Amino acid sequence: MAASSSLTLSQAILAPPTSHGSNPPPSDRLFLPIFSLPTYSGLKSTPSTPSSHPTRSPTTSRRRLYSLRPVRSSAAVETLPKTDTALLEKSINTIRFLAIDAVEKANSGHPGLPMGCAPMGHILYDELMRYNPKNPYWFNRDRFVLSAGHGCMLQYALLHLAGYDSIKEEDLKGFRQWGSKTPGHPENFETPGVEVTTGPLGQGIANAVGLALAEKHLAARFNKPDSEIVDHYTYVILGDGCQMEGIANEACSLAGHWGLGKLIAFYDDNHISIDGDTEIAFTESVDTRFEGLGWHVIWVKNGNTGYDEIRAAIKEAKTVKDKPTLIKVTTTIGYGSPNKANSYSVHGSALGAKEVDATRKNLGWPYEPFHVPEDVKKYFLINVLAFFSHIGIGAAMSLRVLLLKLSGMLNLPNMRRNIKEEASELKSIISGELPAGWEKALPTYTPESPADATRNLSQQCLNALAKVLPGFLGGSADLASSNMTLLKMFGDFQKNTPEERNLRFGVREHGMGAICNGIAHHTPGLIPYCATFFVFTDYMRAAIRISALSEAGVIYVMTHDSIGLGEDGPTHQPIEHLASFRAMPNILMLRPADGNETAGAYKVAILNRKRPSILALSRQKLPQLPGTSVEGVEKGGYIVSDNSSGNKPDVILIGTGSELEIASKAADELRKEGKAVRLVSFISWELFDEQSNAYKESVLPEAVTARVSIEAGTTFGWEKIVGTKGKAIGIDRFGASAPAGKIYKEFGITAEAVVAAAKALC
Ligand SMILES: Cc1ncc(C[n+]2csc(CCOP(=O)(O)OP(=O)(O)O)c2C)c(N)n1
Repeated sequence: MAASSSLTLSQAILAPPTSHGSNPPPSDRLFLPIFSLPTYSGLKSTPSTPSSHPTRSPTTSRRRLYSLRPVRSSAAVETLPKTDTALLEKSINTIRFLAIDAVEKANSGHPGLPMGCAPMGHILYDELMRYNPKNPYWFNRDRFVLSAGHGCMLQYALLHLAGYDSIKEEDLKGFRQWGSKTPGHPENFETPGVEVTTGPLGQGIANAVGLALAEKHLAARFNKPDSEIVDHYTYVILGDGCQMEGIANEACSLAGHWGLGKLIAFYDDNHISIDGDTEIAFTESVDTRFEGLGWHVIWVKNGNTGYDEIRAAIKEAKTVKDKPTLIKVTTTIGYGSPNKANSYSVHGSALGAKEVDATRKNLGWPYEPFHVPEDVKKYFLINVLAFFSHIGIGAAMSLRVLLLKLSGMLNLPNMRRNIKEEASELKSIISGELPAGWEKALPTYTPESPADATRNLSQQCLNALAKVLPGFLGGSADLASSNMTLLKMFGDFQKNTPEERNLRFGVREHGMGAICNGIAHHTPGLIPYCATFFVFTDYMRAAIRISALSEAGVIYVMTHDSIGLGEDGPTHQPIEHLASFRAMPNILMLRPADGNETAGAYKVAILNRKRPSILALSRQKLPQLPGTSVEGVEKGGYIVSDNSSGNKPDVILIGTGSELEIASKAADELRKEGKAVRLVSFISWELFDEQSNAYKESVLPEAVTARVSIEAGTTFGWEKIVGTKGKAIGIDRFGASAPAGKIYKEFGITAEAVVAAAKALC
């Protein structure tokens, strides 16, 4: 498979790092610019060079380097304390007070969680995680997800201390304000350094499962014994609220099943949620449940000051390779607040000036709001710098081994070819650049091609795409044989076969959607799809909404898209679903009518990497219609056939999906009677909306008010297309159990009904 860019992986790897804003060029994700390090004023540090300490292990090097290479403070107002622990606590308190001050200034937000989770957050960002604040998109970074997104001031404070340009002091002061990089919940599209968008509880931990899955999959495909190109952890902090949500259980069940050993979740066990003590509604044994889900479980009993306990737990978690780990960390919400700690009152409101003062006294914090003491800045950054330079060397060495292979130094010719192919695939996955000519793989159809259900035509597209898109993977929620989603050339992604690409989600629609969001956000060239019956988007709607909001280009393959599914009846027959997704911002709702439109829908979906697509597909067979096209699909609405002239048809018939055939039959009928009829396919309202006014006028001329639409779903919204003088034929009640043909007839979704409506209008 050819890569579309002229850069080889080796050139890309060797090229110098480039600067970027919030939207880095794709190749920027490859780089680990080890010599471009963050500095604060007063910090005089020379980054170490590769030759200075080539053999240190990641876990020991940071602390050792700190003691070996102290940074001299030139302008220290505060001095370095005598012990690390005292400075560590000062640094942790900095996080607490940044959260307190930001919430106080905004008079809105959630100080309790950051105050309680500051120690584990600090240890994560300062001692443990591998990341590059100067290139938040470096592809082998450890991923962090704050599933309890309401506690976002914890993450903002950590990103600030870690030296991310996205969070400066003024950003902290602008917490929750218009246009700030510090919105009310973490948003990946606003704040570099934030991996996924969290806030709806439970979504984040499920995203993290997707991130960890992606790592395991890519590592299995691309790592070699002597070059571990893909090798990172996924860390999560989740609270009681996330633990109560069903989606978390769905996703964590899969994480256990898949043996995602590099997923480490910190459960903030503080026993408080909004309504009070969790004992009013949540008394299960989370530990036992997680053990049952196949997780390794560790309990840190003192999450407030048990720093070594936290460190030991992480160390232990890392020794467990075949299971994800849940570290239950018992903390006190609002730790440090003398009158509000351990109560729901500190969960989601500002402490208030009096209590802020009391907390300052209690924790011995003499500083002004938003102050970060100089020694804290240095303390945090020294560790980041030291670790950073170490992994820079590690990554560079791994990549160099790969380069040797790429240069053909291995003497097995077939292996060399494989490695070149793999390198090109990996580059495409990391950069998000689609391989040149990928769309040519999509199947094409003529009117003579056999009639088929669009779910089957979809399967042809999925399998064609899997051959040319290295990052294409997905599956169904236990309906693969109905959704027609299996990739025939691949096996199942399982614990011991993570290199495969068929994901088996079991009956877990909500978890499936959120896991796919995580996969999509892991690396730009990973393109996840997931499937169920269209009606069950109800079960995963929250995840779909987060796809749209967080710009995750997930492809939702939704079959059994109408009453056309027949005998399963109203529980399975979507009615309001098309309209509901047309109402959702930043999502493409596509309802193809035949093979060419299905191929067109996939083309659009693959190209839209920052916008999810839903493909509504039929269970029943449909003919290949003359006049449908991929190019038409790309316009959203287009003329399929027309016997009018001068852009003045007597009537315009508009159909989508399976009803385009019905509209087409009606058009034939009306033309026989001498009418000038335009037949329009309206596969995607969103794409049509994006066309020029001139194009829209060429399809739906304003002067032609005789318009009839037909769609086997609610008529809600169609008045926008047919106008007040037109007629929308649809179904404004729940469906029924019967063979499909009978239901269509009973509900008046017929060519006769279209003909009658058209005649009444023209
Ligand atoms: C799906 C969902 N339901 C409800 C909420 C509103 N909400 C925000 S935080 C919260 C309580 C969370 O409790 P916990 O996780 O224990 O957080 P802590 O009190 O420790 O900050 C609720 C119900 C939400 N954000 N998402």
